[in-house]
Amino acid sequence: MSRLRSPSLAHWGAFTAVTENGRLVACEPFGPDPEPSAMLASIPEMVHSPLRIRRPAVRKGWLDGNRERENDEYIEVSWERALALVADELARVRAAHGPAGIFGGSYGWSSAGRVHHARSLIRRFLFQGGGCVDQIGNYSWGAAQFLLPHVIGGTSPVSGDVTDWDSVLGNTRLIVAFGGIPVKNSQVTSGGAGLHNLSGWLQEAQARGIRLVAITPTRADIPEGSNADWIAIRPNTDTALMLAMAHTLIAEGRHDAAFVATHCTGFERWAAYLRGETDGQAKNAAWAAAITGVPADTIRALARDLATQRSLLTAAWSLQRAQYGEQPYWAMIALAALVGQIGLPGGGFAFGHASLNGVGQPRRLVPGPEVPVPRNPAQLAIPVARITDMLLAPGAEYEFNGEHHAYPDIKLIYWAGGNPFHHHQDQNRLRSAWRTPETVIVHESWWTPLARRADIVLPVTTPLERADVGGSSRDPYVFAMHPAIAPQGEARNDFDIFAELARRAGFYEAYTAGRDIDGWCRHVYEGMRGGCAERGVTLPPFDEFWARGYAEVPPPERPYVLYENFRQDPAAHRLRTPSGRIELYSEVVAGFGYDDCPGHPAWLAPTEWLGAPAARDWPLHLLTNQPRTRLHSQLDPASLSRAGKVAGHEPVALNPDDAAERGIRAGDVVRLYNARGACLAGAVLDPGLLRGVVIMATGAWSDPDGDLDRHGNPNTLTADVGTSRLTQGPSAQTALVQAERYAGPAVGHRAWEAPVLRPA
Ligand SMILES: Nc1nc2c(c(=O)[nH]1)N[C@H]1C(S)=C(S)[C@@H](COP(=O)(O)OP(=O)(O)OC[C@H]3O[C@@H](n4cnc5c(=O)[nH]c(N)nc54)[C@H](O)[C@@H]3O)O[C@H]1N2
Ligand SMILES: Nc1nc2c(c(=O)[nH]1)N[C@H]1C(S)=C(S)[C@@H](COP(=O)(O)OP(=O)(O)OC[C@H]3O[C@@H](n4cnc5c(=O)[nH]c(N)nc54)[C@H](O)[C@@H]3O)O[C@H]1N2
Ligand SMILES: [Mo]
Repeated sequence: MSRLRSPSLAHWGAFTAVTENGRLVACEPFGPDPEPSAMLASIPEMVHSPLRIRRPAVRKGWLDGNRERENDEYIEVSWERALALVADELARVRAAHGPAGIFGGSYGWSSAGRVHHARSLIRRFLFQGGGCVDQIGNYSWGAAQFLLPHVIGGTSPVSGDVTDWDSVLGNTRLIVAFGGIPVKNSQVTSGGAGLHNLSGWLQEAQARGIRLVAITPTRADIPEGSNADWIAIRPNTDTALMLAMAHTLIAEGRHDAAFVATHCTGFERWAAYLRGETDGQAKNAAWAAAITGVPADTIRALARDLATQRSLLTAAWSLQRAQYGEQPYWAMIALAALVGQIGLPGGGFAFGHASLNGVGQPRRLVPGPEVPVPRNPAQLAIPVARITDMLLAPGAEYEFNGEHHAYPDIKLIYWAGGNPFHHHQDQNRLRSAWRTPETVIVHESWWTPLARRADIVLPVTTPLERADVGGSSRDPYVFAMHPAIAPQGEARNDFDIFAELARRAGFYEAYTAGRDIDGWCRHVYEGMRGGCAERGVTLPPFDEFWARGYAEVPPPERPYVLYENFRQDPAAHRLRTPSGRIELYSEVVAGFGYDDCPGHPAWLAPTEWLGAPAARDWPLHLLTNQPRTRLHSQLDPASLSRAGKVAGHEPVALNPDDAAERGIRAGDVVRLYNARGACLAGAVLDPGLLRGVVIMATGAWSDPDGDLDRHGNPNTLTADVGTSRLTQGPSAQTALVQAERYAGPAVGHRAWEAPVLRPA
């Protein structure tokens, strides 16, 4: 028997791949990792799953010109035939419609390995081949991405370095976390995690007597074993709470007027709104109590606590993944400005302390490994989450960040490395929109809900079947990924598929840049190594790195404090806002004239929340959080994710009183529904959940029957509306639903089945 071991990496952690006779049998966690993710165990099962796509396949109906892309049979074809079809379709659509006819944004997480990062590769291929319609922004923090530059001149408190845990542990007395600190989310980071140390930092914080206040609708967002205070809040109402804390500070003369005078602009205009001078409503604690469900005394006390000791405000990314999601982020920055600790050790604000692994990880600012994606010569892109709007209404006009645009008319969709049939809101609306293009091409390793809606499906290798280099800018390591097993079935690498298509279209040299995969692994590593050298950090040469399996970037010499320079000298370290300061009121945003995103942080009642008229018909607020047992829809068919299902469906958590009112018991099959659709779920009763709120994780592979999803993808129920005209992000957390005990005949689901496959 041959037993081999080789280094590898996934978004949820680094590991040693153990193979026996050419099969992956185990993934042993990376030695230095203090808290490896249980998801590593799902990899061998997935790599050898019967759901692997073995051969290129063409949808039967597509050959007859039908666009009903569901439940169809597939005809397995040779690579030669599949590549010819793809090359011809691309050429045909390009000639007839130009780049505006091809949608290649291909949003999705792809793999942790950066050479084979499918979304980068497909965009590199389509951009070099003449361009396409791209997607800009992301589902993760899409509202923040386009709001924060107006407010603080960049996105670093979300995407870059935040005040690190060393600074927090040494200085902070109070951490106020909107959305809590759900440690399960810190299992993953895009590009892969070497160290999982959030639990360690939280334990250390508790040991040092640092108080943690978690403001969230569910106790499940409080770390296990923590003595955190829980403030239960109605979903989508955090802005009202923050405004009331700001109002309290101003009314009691506790705000830092000096910091506001030297580092902020627009205070007077915002304060006038808070005092009610612009709309007759003071945003005081009593007002906020009625909206949020948090007692007025609690709000006032928390405001005082923020101002009287070293405090850190943090918010989960989920808060801005909601209608008017700009407001809680802007309000929290403005509140932190009034508290006046921005730029002090352990003080101020940041976002996403448990939204991804590595947020607050002490580390040096060095580049990660990356494959370059050139400019899109077509200069066409839609805001990422407006895909269904685009497909349903070509030519329709929309607004975005002060600009006017019109949607292109898409004839061909090409996707590699994402799954819109998990990630997009209002799945039934997307399903109808999916009938509009002439052709859909997908690269996948498994028969996912997206692959089963493609016309041409090309089977690709998993990271275990190819050489790569991976790493995240949030992690101190860069990892070598050795091929552990042979490509399964006829799978090919995305890189090789695009290289071959580029050859047929006449730009092979440009696409490959003259490098094979080994050459690219060296190139991206050397790129990172060079960037490190410029910053005084020495990484070993490639061959040494490759043989060892990883290289480490040493920790910084002193703790990092976000906005330290700006605090010390705001004139010399101007923010990249028009005023160079923190904008509590933005002339630019106000100038856009958007009623859904005014010139300062404001309470705007969402269309769907527990205080809305719609709550009479749909009395439960559905939150769709990140799954504990998988990465989005990745790994859903593996044992770990399956073990979490209830009665064969994705679990939904309900407050026991909400359940009792509906005759729902633990373990029952529940039908969740609203005007957009319905899905089945398995009931879990949770007394730690605010009444009126139900929570279901994203990522179950869907199995639709009419407008009912028989498995439990909550995006059957979510609303497909932009966060605002300013940012057009996804509003996944804004959805009202009703729940009932499912009384129909027992239904299983067929989400984890491959389609019927026929030989050519
Ligand atoms: N309701 C609701 N919806 C949400 C969210 C929410 O909070 N609520 N969250 C949103 C967020 S933040 C995100 S980031 C998105 C995530 O959405 P996605 O990133 O689209 O979700 P994944 O399931 O990770 O899909 C990645 C797909 O890429 C495939 N893949 C992996 N590696 C490779 C490769 O090397 N080559 C190819 N060709 N394919 C590969 C995987 O098999 C998988 O099918 O979901 C969003 N959707
Ligand atoms: N295990 C695992 N981890 C993941 C992922 C995964 O798929 N699996 N996905 C990763 C990705 S792509 C991303 S973008 C991040 C996302 O990170 P987040 O957006 O932070 O994650 P969520 O789980 O959506 O939300 C965190 C918590 O916010 C709370 N919450 C929701 N709405 C509100 C609200 O209106 N007010 C308040 N106060 N709280 C609210 C919910 O209770 C929820 O549990 O997670 C990453 N981490
Ligand atoms: Mo995300």
